[in-house]
Amino acid sequence: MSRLVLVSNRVPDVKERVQSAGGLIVGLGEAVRDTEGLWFGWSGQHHENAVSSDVQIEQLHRVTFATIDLTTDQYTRFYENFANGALWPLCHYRLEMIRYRQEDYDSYKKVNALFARKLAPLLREDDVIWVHDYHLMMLGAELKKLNIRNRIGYFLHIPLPPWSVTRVLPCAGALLSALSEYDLIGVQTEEDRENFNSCFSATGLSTRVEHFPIGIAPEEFREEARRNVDAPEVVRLMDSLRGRKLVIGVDRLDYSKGIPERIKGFEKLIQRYPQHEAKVVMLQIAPVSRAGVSAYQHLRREVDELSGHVNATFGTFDWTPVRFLTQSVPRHVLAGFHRRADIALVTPLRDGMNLVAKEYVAAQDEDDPGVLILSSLAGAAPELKAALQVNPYDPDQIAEALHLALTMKKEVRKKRWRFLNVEVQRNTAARWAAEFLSVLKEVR
Ligand code: ADQ
Repeated sequence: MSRLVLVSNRVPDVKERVQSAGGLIVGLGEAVRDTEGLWFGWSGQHHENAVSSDVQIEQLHRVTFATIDLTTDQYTRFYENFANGALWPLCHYRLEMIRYRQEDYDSYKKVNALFARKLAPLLREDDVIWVHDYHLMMLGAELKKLNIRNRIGYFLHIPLPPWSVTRVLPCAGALLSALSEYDLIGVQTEEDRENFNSCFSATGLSTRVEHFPIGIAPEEFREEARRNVDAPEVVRLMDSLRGRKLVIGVDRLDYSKGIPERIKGFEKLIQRYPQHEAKVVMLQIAPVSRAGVSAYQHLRREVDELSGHVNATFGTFDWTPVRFLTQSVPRHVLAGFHRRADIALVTPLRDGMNLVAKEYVAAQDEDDPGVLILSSLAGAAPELKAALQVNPYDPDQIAEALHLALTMKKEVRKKRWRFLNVEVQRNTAARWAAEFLSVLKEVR
């Protein structure tokens, strides 16, 4: 069997593989678990001066982890400014937030070329190479320049807009041209696939694009949730609620996740339906992410203000309506929280997939499941049709969905959950990886 080579910007260290708040890491952990593999990427370290050009190697079971450091300049320009300051807002349809600078794009190209130069000597002839995400759009083309003839697949975890939007980025044509050198491009949804094809046909390019919606390891998450339903932190949370219903939101603190609109929706619920006053608590867990990018600092302030406003307006001496936490919560505790939560509010303005929605479903108690409120603009929406779907830009719809969920009969909750659970159980992370790789092995 040929070896699987994974390349992603971040390579998890052992601790992180258990605790990380990154979606890619969770999905890929599944993919390499049962094969011999090499996982190559950035170590997470950056240094002011020229870094040692060494590749750091670590072995864990049958997987070799190979990482390189970046300079602080590369970290700032390639990672913060270009990947997170230009590509991320573009792909999430937030054109006003794009900060494009030629120097940052140059750094992006250089880091993609650096990855290729460091990876090439580690490759074997029959390796299958699978590159991940928006940081590494040009890696395949750079490897080909070095005469690497292996099959190279690429998966984009975030959305891709149609050409009418994508063309806003001055270097869009060059990026698409590099992307067309991959043997297979995988995306999350049918819509992303159509958009890719729209971009390729407008620029006279082509390669095979298919959609492979990513999943979770549902059995494991369900077990985690069951085991932790009475974990000390979960018991303390339940005690603190004193019988009130729990609405949970779990995200990285990112402007794509629609957190302000969600809090406004919760506020409207309390305004419009006084019967829920002092009967429900919203727990929003959103660890700070990409704090070096200015848009994220603004978001932090906005969410602080909005949650403070709701609490000051509606709170009483013994009821705080919104609990906003930027501390991270360990994964096993989150699983227990999910199982106890009556409602999950998963309302991104755009999302490649959104695995939190699937984790919430997997964590539920089948005899008394909670209700998933899901953005119709999340990549998970086409699969999770039995969720209460809302337009995430509209706090009124969020308020109505919350009211419906809070008053939903158990039989209806069970029926909806069973439909959701079938989807989550069917389309696992392992299956996602297997399907991508089987198509990759047959192309060309
Ligand atoms: P993310 O934007 O990071 O991922 P998401 O898919 O929702 O988003 O979450 C990924 C993982 O991170 C999940 O396992 C989740 O539990 C965990 N996570 C999120 N918030 C957390 C928190 N506050 N504390 C602890 N863990 C947290 C990107 C894309 C998504 C896509 C994934 C996978 O943006 O659209 O679903 O990659 O492809």
